[in-house]
Amino acid sequence: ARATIGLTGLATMGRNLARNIARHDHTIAVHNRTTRRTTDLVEEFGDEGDFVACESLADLVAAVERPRAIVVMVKAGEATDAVVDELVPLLDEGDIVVDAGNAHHRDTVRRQEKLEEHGLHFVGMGVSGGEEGALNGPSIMVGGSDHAYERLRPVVESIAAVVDDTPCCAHVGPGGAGHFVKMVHNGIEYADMQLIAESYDLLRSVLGLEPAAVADVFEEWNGGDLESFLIEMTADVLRHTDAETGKPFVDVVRDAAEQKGTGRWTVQDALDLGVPVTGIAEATFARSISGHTAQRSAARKVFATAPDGDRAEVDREVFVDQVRAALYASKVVAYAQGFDQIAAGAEEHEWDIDLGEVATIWRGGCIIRAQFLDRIREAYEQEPDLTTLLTTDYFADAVKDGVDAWREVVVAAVRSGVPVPTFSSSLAYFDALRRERLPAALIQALRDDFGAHTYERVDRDGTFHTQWAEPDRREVSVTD
Ligand code: 2AM
Repeated sequence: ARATIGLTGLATMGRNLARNIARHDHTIAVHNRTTRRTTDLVEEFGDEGDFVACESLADLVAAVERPRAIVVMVKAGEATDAVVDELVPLLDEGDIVVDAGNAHHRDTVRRQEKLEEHGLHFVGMGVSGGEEGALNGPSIMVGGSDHAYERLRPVVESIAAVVDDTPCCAHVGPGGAGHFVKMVHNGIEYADMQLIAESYDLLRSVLGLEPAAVADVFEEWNGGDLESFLIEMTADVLRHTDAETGKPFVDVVRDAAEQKGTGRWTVQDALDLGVPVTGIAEATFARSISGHTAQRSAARKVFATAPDGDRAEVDREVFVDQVRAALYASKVVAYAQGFDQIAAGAEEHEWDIDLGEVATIWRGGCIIRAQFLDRIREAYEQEPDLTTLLTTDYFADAVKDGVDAWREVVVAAVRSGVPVPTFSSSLAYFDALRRERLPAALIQALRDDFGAHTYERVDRDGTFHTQWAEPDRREVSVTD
């Protein structure tokens, strides 16, 4: 055995991860169900490092130093289970199986429990940054035992993206913590992209700007607080022209957004945890609406004659800056909600996740990498048990400074008939949090009336029920 680590599943992500590992001077044993991919890899990129090509999983296992670390990069779901089942009898106590795909954290925990019975360690490793990141430095979120992390550490630290001399990887917690954090990361990515898309729509529809002009705006924004990979990429994509038609590329792409499901998982998980991630949920629903082609077409037919709303009369320069402020404030809300979900998940599953560390490792490698994450890191450094990111000095100032613009933008959008679900729901969330009294009081009263669900009072302790059907509507104290 001479390899530091083994990897099976050499489709694009697996192959790039393997090359990244080899390039960092770790001997890596590689395997794929179809051997062709293995030989292709070694033929094409063999000079990048030390690869040990293996024809079978047994060969792969035999090639790796003990305790072994075997990364599984096959198709998520049944294929992962099949490969893991095949690996188990080949491994010895203390060996580690790493799932570097996008698995659901509950599946990761299930696999962990299964392997534990065999004295084996199972790691759920979130890898963010797509194909490019896998090759040149992803953000890595590891969930599993201390034993497993210590074994993997030299490899993952060397292959991760680096920001300020700090590798963008961490042992975020035990169990499914790594895949959980990766899932929420993807959810936040949905929200971030939807906010960018709504900003683009506003600039185009309210101001009538061409895509190239919107690109200029995004490029300018990228020089300030909004600086991020996604904003930079947006400018680039909006400037791109379709070679065939000469039209702006964004106008030839079919407007039905797809999803692989991590946004949906995030929202489902948030509902279970009781965390209001309105930004992520609206972003996920917005993709869903875009894909309902038949309903869209039916609605267009029936409502074609309905007024579009008057395009709001706005000053171009003022409006551009208002959209910037609204985007930033909405983004603060979306991230605050995402971090709330991580905190709630950590508590629910007893994973003890360091939120500041999560912000730190998202600064490089991943799709949502941004300057902004440094502010989040600082906020959690100052106060690890933060109630909400929204009220920390830096973000509170950003929201206070931007709130007037935020309202103006939502009003302009509504008036112009431009859907901005994430802008407006983030504003509603902000307004709900800061409100002295919420109409939840009326909801509680109604619940007590139709279902005797009881209520609490503002003026004294206890649980009460009003006898609504009785003429005297007596209030009774309920104790159970
Ligand atoms: P293949 O090249 O032999 O198809 C993405 O599909 C990766 O997962 C590929 O490397 C693919 O191997 C692998 N894969 C998919 N299903 C698999 C299975 N049931 N067993 C092993 N590998 C699988």
